[in-house]
Amino acid sequence: MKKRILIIGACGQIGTELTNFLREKHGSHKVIASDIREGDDELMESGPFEVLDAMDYDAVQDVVINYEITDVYLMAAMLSATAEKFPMKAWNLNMDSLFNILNLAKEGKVNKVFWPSSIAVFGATTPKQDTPQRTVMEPSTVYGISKQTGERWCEYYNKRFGVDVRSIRYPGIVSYKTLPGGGTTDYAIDIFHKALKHQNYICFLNAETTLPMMYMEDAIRATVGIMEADEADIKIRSSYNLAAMSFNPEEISESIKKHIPNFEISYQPDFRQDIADSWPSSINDSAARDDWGWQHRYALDEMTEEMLENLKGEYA
Ligand code: VAH
Repeated sequence: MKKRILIIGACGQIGTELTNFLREKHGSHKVIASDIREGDDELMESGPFEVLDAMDYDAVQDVVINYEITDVYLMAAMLSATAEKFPMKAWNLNMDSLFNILNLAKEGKVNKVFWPSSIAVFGATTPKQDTPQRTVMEPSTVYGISKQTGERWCEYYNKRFGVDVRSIRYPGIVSYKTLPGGGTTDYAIDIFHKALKHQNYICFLNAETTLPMMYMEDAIRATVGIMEADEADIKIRSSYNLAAMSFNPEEISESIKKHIPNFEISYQPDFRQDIADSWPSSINDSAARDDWGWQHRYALDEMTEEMLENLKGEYA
């Protein structure tokens, strides 16, 4: 069957780059981008776009049927920091959008679904180092609770209805094509903008806050990789741990100083420190590497070099 892809949340940090990648791979006309509002000119001019409320089942069904969609990447969500400000709005968006797509797949209108989970499903009682695939999971954020619940429903729809839904627990993702959103890990994006613009950065996490992180190129490759894997290789239908590196604000600032020697960082932790303190410092992703061949490519210094190289023109 011919592949027709719908990306929901195509204007977001990952959705933007996933849309570009899939359009280059499959052809623009086969990749329908959608979001609650129109995107930038580059996205709007690069292929079909639909303004779509992911919470509106009938509207999502219309797009799926009209474009004969086979695969859906559901990237719409409210991230951790913003979700703490609007708990019920975050819960409703993160859950209603997932049920809409799972039910369309259950009804045979969609063949395959990608749904992103997050290391936010882990909590303060989870082992912090080399966090296992299966372990204690007591998330203390709205975002983490919605992602943990979503994982349970993905596994249920796969086992009960045979829905081919695939998921990975993203670490913090670092990229340069979109500005930082409402994520707790987004300090690791903002720091590059501030380093180039002001040669200093006031970080909302403390220096020693080590978190699992990943460069966007790795995240896109993992996302498409799990969706293209043979169905028999996907042995975990809740969500796979995924890792590349771990670093803290002090370590990323040292990496930046190799290129901007006079860069200075200072620390003013805010409410996001409590969120970060509830998350692991490093992740064991051996299941993803064993089951569907995951391999990361970017470490901290390689990421820093690419981020600064691609952002420096904006601040020249
Ligand atoms: C956030 N970037 O900070 C997201 C991510 C692991 C964190 O899910 O909310």
